[in-house]
Formats: sequence, structure tokens, C-alpha cells
Amino acid sequence: MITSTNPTLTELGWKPFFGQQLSLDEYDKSKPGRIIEQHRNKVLALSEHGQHSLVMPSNSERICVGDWVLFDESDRLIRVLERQSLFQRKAPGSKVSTQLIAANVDSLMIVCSLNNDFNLNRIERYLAIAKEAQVEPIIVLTKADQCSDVEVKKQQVQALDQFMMVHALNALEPNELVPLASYCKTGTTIAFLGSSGVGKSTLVNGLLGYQALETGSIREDDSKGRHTTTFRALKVLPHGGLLLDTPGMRELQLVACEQGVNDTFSEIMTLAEQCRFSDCKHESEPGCAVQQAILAGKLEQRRLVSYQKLLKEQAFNSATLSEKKAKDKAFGKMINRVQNEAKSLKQGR
Ligand SMILES: Nc1nc2c(ncn2[C@@H]2O[C@H](COP(=O)(O)OP(=O)(O)OP(=O)(O)O)[C@@H](O)[C@H]2O)c(=O)[nH]1
Ligand SMILES: [Mg+2]
Ligand SMILES: [Zn+2]
Repeated sequence: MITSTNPTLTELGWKPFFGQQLSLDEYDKSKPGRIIEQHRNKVLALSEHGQHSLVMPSNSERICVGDWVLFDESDRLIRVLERQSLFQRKAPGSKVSTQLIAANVDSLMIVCSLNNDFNLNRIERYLAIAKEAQVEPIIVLTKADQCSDVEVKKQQVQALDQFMMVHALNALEPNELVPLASYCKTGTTIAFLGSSGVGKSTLVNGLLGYQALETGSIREDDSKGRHTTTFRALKVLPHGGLLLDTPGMRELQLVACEQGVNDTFSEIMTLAEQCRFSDCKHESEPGCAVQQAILAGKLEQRRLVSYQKLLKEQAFNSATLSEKKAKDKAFGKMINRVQNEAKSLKQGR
């Protein structure tokens, strides 16, 4: 299918990093495409030639929206290209696994509304996954039209990191989206993450200039969203920026995110270098520079509590995951051994 509106590879976010991964044979025989939607039994990729519903091999690697893939002339997936960045979390509920959220993202818009959803601890969670993936975070505080102390809240967010970009706006007002539009450069992929009902899809629609995505009202009693968006989708802007809308997350449990957490709380890391003991837990040890900073009013107690909580959480989840991997591996080995024994028994018979 060739139409004049198909984006070029550059407009889809193709970079030398991806091109370098192709063998000569793959250059000849395969086509690159970007995953724009992923459903239970359907994966959509967009290429220079249009949309392709990919045929997935049964043993396919894990894939997520934003991935660059190679496929053949019958739209059969060949392989997923190495990712430049990846957001992941612990799979929700009691499942012991990770869930891939988005791949090859250049900037992350962390969306938080200025009503009851406003929560600094939650913003820090999102910051940790952005830092872990080495992706630039931008904070978007929506529903400024429904908040009486916008500047105070904006300052609280800015205090988390003085160099971070923080915007407060009414997402329903096109003029107020102009500062966000400047991030949407050709070939740049911007993901939107945040709780349900904060206005992620409203922002994407506003930047696209048309109602590409469904949006939904929030509950009146507790301002919680109704989980209107149910799948991740990558939308291409007319000039080639890419916007990745995601369903609101009930829980964002960190996994394999130690560096991201440390980078999010870099002032605590700096203070910790001055603690008397190199393994200081910043609790009641003598000579703790972190506790001294709290006493002197230079560090918020909330920051330390949030830092320690996230650090513990990611360590716990990472440990559970590697335990499960080790168990799975041992189980796999056991199955192999039993099969081999059965084979040699048969041959011996
Ligand atoms: N007043 C006001 N309403 C807004 C703003 N942003 C979003 N809304 C409204 O909030 C509701 C939820 O917006 P959505 O864009 O559907 O939220 P979402 O983050 O995509 O939610 P999920 O898809 O459930 O994750 C809709 O009724 C929007 O019109 C804003 O800045 N001000
Ligand atoms: Mg939505
Ligand atoms: Zn200390």
C-alpha cells in the first residue's frame, strides 16, 4: 500500500543506531517498521510503505510499542532491533515478571494533574524509570484551570530537580500546548505516562490537532480516571514527531532500577558521600550527613523516605525476579535431564 501520507523512516524515528544493526542480507531481504500498536492478537507496524499487521512467530521475542522490527515480504516478523531505550515495570499484581511499557523513547512526559492526583512521591517513581532509561523527563501538570495554587505546586515539583522542565497547563486549551509542541521535533518519540484520567490522551489529541484518541471523564467523588485508554499507541505528527499514548497505570512498581533511583535523588547521593560510614543507612548512625541535612532544614524528610522506599522496592522486585529466573533455569535443566535419560533408556532397550 503506497499513499502520499506515509511517513519516511526518519519521520518514524529511524536513526543510524538502528541501521547499523542490519546485515547486508537483511538490507536486501527485509523491511524495517516501527511497532505502533500492540493488541492481544494483533501487532501493527508502520513502515515507509504503510501499515502492516505482523505475523508473529510462536517463539517471538518480547515486543513493545516503539520497537523497531524487521519483517519479510509476507509481513512475518524476522527480529526486533536492539533498543536505544526501554521503560519497564514489574508486571502488576502478583505475577513475577517485568512488563515492557515503551521502547526507543527520546523524551518522557510525566503527566500529573493538579487536582487530587497531585503526588510528589508518584512523580519520583516516574522520574526513576526515565533516569534508568536515560530519557529526558518533562513534567506536565494538567488541569491548571481546576487548581487554586498552581504556582505553589509547580514550585514543589521544580524543587525535585532544578534543571527539569516543568509545565502547568489546561490540556483542553490549544494555546497552552504551544510550549509542549516545541519538544515534538521530527523523528523524536515522546511517551506520555501517568495515572488514569490525568489527560494523557487529551494532550496527545491536542498536539496532533484532531481527536485521534478516545478520552473519558473522571469519577466525581475521588477524581480517579476510568481507564479510558486500553492499549498503547504511537501516533505520527504531520511533521514527523511521534507521540506514544499509554493507558493510565494503577501501580508502577520499580524493578531493576537502582541507577534510576539514585539519579532521581542525586542530592542524597552527594550528601551520603560525607557520611562517616561508607555503608551508612542514614537512620541513626553517628556522623550521618543526610540526617544532618534534614535537621538543618536543607533536605526534606519526605525525600529520604521516598528514596529509601523506592530503592528497597526495586531491590526486592529484582531479587524475586532473578530467583524466579534461576528456578526456571533449574526446572528447564531438570526437564532436559529427564528427557535425555528417557532417550538413552529407549536407545539402550
Ligand atoms: N478541565 C480540564 N480537564 C481536563 C484537562 N486535561 C484532561 N481533562 C479531562 O480529563 C478527563 C480525562 O482525560 P483523558 O485524556 O481521557 O485522560 P487519560 O490520562 O488519557 O486517562 P486514561 O486513558 O484513563 O489513562 C477528560 O474528561 C478530559 O477532558 C485539563 O487540563 N483541564
Ligand atoms: Mg487515555
Ligand atoms: Zn548517612
